[in-house]
Amino acid sequence: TEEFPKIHTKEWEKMNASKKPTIDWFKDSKYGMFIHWGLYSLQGGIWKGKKMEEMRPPFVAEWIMHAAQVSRNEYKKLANEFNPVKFNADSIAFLAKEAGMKYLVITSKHHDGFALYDSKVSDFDVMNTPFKRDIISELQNACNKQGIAFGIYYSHNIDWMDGSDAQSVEFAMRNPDASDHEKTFGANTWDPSPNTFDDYLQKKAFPQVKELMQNYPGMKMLWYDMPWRMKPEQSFTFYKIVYDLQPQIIITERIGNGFGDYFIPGDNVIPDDRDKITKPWETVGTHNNSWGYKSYDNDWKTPDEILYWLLEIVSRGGNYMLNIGPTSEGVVPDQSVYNLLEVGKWLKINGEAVYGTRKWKITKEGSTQIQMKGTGDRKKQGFKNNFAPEDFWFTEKNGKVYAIAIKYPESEALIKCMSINLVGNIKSAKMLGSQSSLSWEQTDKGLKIKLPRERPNKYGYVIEISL
Ligand code: FHN
Repeated sequence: TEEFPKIHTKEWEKMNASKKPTIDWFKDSKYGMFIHWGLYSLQGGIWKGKKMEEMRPPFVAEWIMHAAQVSRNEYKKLANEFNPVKFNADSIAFLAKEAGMKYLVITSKHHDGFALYDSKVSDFDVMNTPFKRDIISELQNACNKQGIAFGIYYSHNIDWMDGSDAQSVEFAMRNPDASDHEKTFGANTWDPSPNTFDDYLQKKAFPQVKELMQNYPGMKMLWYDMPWRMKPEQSFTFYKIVYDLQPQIIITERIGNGFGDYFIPGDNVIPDDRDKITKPWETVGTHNNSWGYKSYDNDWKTPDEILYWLLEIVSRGGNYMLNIGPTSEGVVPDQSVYNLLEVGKWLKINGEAVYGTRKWKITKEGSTQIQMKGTGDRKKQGFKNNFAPEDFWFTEKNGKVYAIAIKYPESEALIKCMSINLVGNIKSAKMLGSQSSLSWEQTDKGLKIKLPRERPNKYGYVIEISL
């Protein structure tokens, strides 16, 4: 136990921050793939005929053990059914590449405690299923082949199988005035393991993160999640284990207690300028309001809606990591594949306006002011694909400004903020993906552009402007 000392020092982190490589590669990447996969894909959000919405929130498929309050012994039996014979790491890495995604993060262990890799610390892992293949290793190799940066998600605090919830249960017992939400959210209060939280840390979580760092060299990200009630020295130890073995890895601030290299707002939340964010940041998003595979009622986002999220985020200087939830056979749902490839086609033509860009002094203009908060649930948010031709998002790179539209105008576009008194003289303007010369006129009302007849991509266009 002395191996994971109870040390906590922000000073240490500051001292050593300078030794970490820069995070610029991440900021330039802009767009990544999130993968939630595990035993819960066998259920698809339904437990013994009951949908998760009829049980306990949050209504996301990877929480089925919590929703249905499945005992640890019963849930463990799912491992005997897990045999995703159609899983093909190369095809998933290729899909990420074709989607224009530059990095990929997959759940190595989610809240149910099941490890998708060959763990020597716990036998609740993929090697003790009919599948018997190390999914993390296969996907890391496939990503390396495609030049996709590879990272893992690890649920370091919540583990319904092995006792991290003991802290939550302890907390609930110690604090009779703890809210129901605090007593139950994240905790296994229906069949708590006998472990203390510290047992769990010392016997499972710390050693698992250490074996992941030792056995999967060259990783780029570690996505810790849900640091509820963790103590600073616990968060710090999770940071130091990674730093000591793979210092190149960047870590989410969801490690807890202010540690970490990049900030993650709430799920499907796009922070706005009022959120004074000092670190690089990333919004994570779902395709269908569930991270794990959902077998029913999928309210799929459309490709232009996904593009909207990407532009809202990138124009504010952030990254977007969009999730897929493979089925129990290891297949990526068709709608996810379609959406990713459609946005990928747009990025093949217009990626110049996204990758490696930074926030410009104006992030967007136009009438469509849709601010999606919370679960990104389109129905609740009243989302309609009502983009207007006057909607533009802006990014900047190497002295060029990119004006990005999702909707074509009838014939002429007007970019209001590009008026001569606002931005000065425009030297040139061209449409990405088009060989035609663009006829444009800068006026005090903005930049008038007569679009060429050709449509490089059906989901809108980009004007590259030299000021
Ligand atoms: O509880 C998890 C959830 O299952 C999912 O992994 C998301 C992804 O950001 N994180 C937590 C909820 O915010």
